[in-house]
Amino acid sequence: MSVPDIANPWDAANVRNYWIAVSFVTMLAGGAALAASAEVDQVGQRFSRTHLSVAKGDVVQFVNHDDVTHNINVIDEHGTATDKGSQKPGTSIEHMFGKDGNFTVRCAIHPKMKMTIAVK
Ligand SMILES: [Cu+2]
Repeated sequence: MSVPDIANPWDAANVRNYWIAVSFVTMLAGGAALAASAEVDQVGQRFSRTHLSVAKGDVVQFVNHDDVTHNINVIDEHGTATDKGSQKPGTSIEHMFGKDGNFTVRCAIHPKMKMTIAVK
């Protein structure tokens, strides 16, 4: 009985395709960075501003200038949090505010890091 020839996902061609896909996504993220409507810096385990007003659909870029990891959560008026994940030193993350309302941005690692963003 012959065994069907199933492609090995770890063969060289598939690994190469994986890295091409990762590179492409990284390029898209880099392109999105240019479209950010506002930038908030993380310096000394503080946000560079305590409040920001943006328009619905705007992208806010958060830049970690610290030498520690942050973990931003965007919390809406109902207390629903969007966890942006672990953010290493020297990296940026972006969040698109697609709904209007008042949002709180906090760091899950550093409780003192807190700011508000009004989306209109
Ligand atoms: Cu933090």
